[in-house]
Amino acid sequence: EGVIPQEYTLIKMEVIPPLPSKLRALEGRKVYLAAATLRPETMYGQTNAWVLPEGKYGAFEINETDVFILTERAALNLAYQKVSRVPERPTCLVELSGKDLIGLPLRSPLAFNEAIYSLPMLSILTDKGTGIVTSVPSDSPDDFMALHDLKSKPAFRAKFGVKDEWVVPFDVIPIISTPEFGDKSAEKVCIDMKIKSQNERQKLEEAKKKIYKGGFYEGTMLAGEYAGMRVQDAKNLIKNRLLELGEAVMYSE
Ligand code: A2H
Repeated sequence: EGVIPQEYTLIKMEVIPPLPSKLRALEGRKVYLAAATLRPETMYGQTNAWVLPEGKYGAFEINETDVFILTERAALNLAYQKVSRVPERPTCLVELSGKDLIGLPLRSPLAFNEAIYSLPMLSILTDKGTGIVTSVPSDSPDDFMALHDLKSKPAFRAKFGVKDEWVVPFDVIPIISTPEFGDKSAEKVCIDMKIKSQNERQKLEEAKKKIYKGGFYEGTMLAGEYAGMRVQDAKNLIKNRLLELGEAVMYSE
C-alpha cells in the first residue's frame, strides 16, 4: 500500500430480495455489495458489478440494518473509519466466495438500469478497495473488455454459470463526452488499440492512461441532473449527493 492514502467512494449496490440460499442468514437486513470507485460521476452508466470468482469475501454487519459484502481487509479498514458500528472487530455474518456472488441482482444508486447483475472479472485485486468493482463500460477500459469477453464468449459465460440474461441486454451507455474520444471513450480506445480481451493487461494500462486525463479535464456530462456540466465540476456534486442520500460512504486506505 502506498504512502499517500487513496480515497474511494463506496457505492452501496443493494441485493434485490428475495436473498438466495447462500445469503439466507441475512434475511431481514439490507444487504449491499460495497463497490469502491474513483469515478462516482459515472454511476449512471453501470451495467453490472464485478467480483473475483476465486476471491474470499464476507458479509459484515455495518449497523443495525445494513450488511456490506466486501473483503475482510476492507471491513477492518472501514471499522476504523467510523462507518461501522462495531469498532475494532467487524462481525462477519457469512463467509462467501466470489463464485457465491455471481448472478446476484442489484439495485445500484443513479444507474439507469433498474436491475444489474454481479459477474466474474479475473483482474480484480483483493488487496485494493473492497474487492468489489462496479462496471461502467463506457468509461473504463477494464470494464468494457471484461463485459466484452462475457458477451462474445459463451464458453466463458458457461464456465462461471453466467446466464445470458445477466449480460446480453446490457449495452454501453454514453455518460461523458470528450473532444478526443467521443461519448464511449473506453469502447473507442479499446477498438483503436485492438485490445482483444481483459487479459491484455499492459495494453489496458496504456488505454486507461490515454483516456483518463481527458475524461476529467475535458469531459462534459451527458447524463443525469448535471448534464452539460464539466466533469470536474460535477464530480463532487454527484459524490456529495450520494453521501447525503446514504447511498454511498467514503473509504480510504
Ligand atoms: B473505477 P486505483 Cl468509469 N481491483 O470505478 C481492480 N480494480 C479495482 C479494484 C480492485 N480491487 N477496486 C476498484 N477498482 C477499479 C469506475 C471507473 C474506474 C471508471 C473509470 C476508471 C476507473 C467504474 N469501474 O478506474 O488503482 C475501480 O474502477 C481507473 C483506475 O485505486 C476504481 O475506480 O487507481 C479504480 O479501479 C481504482 O483504481
